[in-house]
Amino acid sequence: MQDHKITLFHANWSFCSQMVRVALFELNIKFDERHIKLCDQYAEGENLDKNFLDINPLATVPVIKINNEVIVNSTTIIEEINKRFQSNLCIEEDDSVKSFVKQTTITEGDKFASTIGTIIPVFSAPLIEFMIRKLPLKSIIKIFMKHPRKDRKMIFLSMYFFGVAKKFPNIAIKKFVDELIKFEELLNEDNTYFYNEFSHIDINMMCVFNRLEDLKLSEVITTNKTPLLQRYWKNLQKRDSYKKGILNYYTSKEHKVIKDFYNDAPSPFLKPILVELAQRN
Ligand SMILES: N[C@@H](CCC(=O)N[C@@H](CS)C(=O)NCC(=O)O)C(=O)O
Repeated sequence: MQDHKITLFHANWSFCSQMVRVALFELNIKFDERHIKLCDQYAEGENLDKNFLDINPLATVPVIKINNEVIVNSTTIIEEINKRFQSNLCIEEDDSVKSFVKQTTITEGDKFASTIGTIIPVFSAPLIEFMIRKLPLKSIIKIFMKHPRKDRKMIFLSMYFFGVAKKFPNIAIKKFVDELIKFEELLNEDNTYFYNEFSHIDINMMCVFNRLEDLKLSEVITTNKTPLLQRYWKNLQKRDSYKKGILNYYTSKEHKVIKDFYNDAPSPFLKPILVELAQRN
């Protein structure tokens, strides 16, 4: 019997929700779930409704309730469940471990495209814009009236009215290649995971690699520049938690968006990334 009652507020296709779900499945924790229809994907924009804002005034998922305590922010959530369920998912954190965990997710306060974690939303921007531009005007008005985060509100509105995001990924290509090379060099021939045992950073990297698949960019780790990253991703895909926490949450909606957006063509950013990668020693 599990002592704590856990409720997860999350979204199927949210990068940070994926991280928390993987952690929950890794630790075999039972949880109730409430799917929140995010304002950049669904007309309902449930993250802007009063009942959700009462839980998280920042309007973001994931959020977890442990008994009656609310915890926001995926990194904090994973650290908290690790502590309360006395697991070893978060290994002894010296500064470098902490820093790698932070660099591989959307850490509040980090500038967009400054880390591999914050490059992911920049690369996802054209796809998000595609979804936003399909929303009815009343959903955009809801974002304008109710979104508590000025920065996001402005981005979402600019996407809807001006279609600004098509070229966003270009600003992140060089840094992305720097990060790929850096992580390749950090990996160890003998390790199945980033460290010896599967841990928090592996969850984050699993979600990064998975998002590259969605964005039709996963080929970037298949060149001779990053053989260890390629092997690492294969190892991560073998975890049960990858299927349970990520793949099982895709619905026909996400598959359809990807299909409609790419129309079976490759990502326009694949080639520039491969060219940049080829220039590195
Ligand atoms: N640092 C936060 C970031 C959370 C976040 O940005 N969540 C996105 C989904 S991945 C979200 O809720 N977006 C909806 C919005 O901003 O309106 C975390 O790690 O949980």
